[in-house]
Amino acid sequence: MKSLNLKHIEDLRIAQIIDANLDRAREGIRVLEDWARFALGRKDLVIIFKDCRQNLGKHHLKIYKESRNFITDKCTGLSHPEQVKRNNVSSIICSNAARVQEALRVIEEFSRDHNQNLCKISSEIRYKIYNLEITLLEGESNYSRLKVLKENNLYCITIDTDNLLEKINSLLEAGVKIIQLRCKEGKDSDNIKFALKVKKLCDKFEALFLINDRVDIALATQADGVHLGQDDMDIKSARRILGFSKIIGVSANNEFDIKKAIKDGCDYLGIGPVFATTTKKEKVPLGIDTLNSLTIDISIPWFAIGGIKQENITLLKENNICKVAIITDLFNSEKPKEKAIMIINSLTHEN
Ligand code: TZP
Ligand code: MG
Repeated sequence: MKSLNLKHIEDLRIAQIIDANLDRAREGIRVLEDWARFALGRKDLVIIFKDCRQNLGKHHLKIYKESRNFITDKCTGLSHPEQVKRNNVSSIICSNAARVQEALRVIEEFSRDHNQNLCKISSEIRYKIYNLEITLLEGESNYSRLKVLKENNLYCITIDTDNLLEKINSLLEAGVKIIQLRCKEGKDSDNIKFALKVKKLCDKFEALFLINDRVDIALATQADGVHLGQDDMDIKSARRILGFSKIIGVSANNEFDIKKAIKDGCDYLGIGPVFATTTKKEKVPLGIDTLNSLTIDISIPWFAIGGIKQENITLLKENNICKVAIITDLFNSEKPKEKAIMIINSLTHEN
């Protein structure tokens, strides 16, 4: 293997290229690492990013650093209009992953002749970054979906009713940001056609669109996620099918099911029925006290459900219950939009 001699102009240039690209790669990795760390809390990913940075740092030899003193770079400070367009997290992740991949490719090409070790680790890290980029992007969609769940207190679940699409539209106009399509009857093909219309509406209003019970329909309609009951597909299987970017919500009404759902990785819970409801006649209502004791330690978003109406929101709020899921009171209402506006206001503001 040949060694670099900075007195030779070609070697000096190669050393400079490697020096600049090692810095570039590590800077880009740090951007990705910080998102994994501070936004996603993914220790598993942070460990891999850190290891990549350390490994590159170890190969940032003195001879590469010394090359900086010889020739001044006439192209510093150049920017591109595309850089200004990076106004969301996904584009920041993509552009920094690309920066790292490009830098590593340059290092590979220019180190092949004199530093096979560096050439090899650059190639290995480049392939790792391709996968990590996808994982971060998946995490980012999950993160922005979870944000909607955290920041919104009213969750609306549909029933079969006349003018359903118009009613959903009214609720979205009222500011509802979470819609669950609950199709318990009808042909799958018809339900999918309808679901696609609801999805289009939800996209327009930047609302979450979730499908009740059916992981396959959630996948087929590119829904934001699925809501599973205790007799539906288990969370781990659903996760395997839907991946980590989608939301998985679960219905639970006792300590065991709640703990298991959280352990298995659900994103939010629907807990109830709190009050008696004709929608789930067979279920005994929990009541507010039991609901409060069941939910005391829950750190993921959870929505009280069952028999919740505009009239009992104040009572729920007095008991520190601020997130609710509603079916009948909204979808059987003559004025769903006005009702939803009032419910959102009373959930959001102090009594
Ligand atoms: N899970 C527990 S109670 C319930 C479900 C799906 C029904 C809630 O419907 P409503 O009409 O808001 O009482
Ligand atoms: Mg179900």
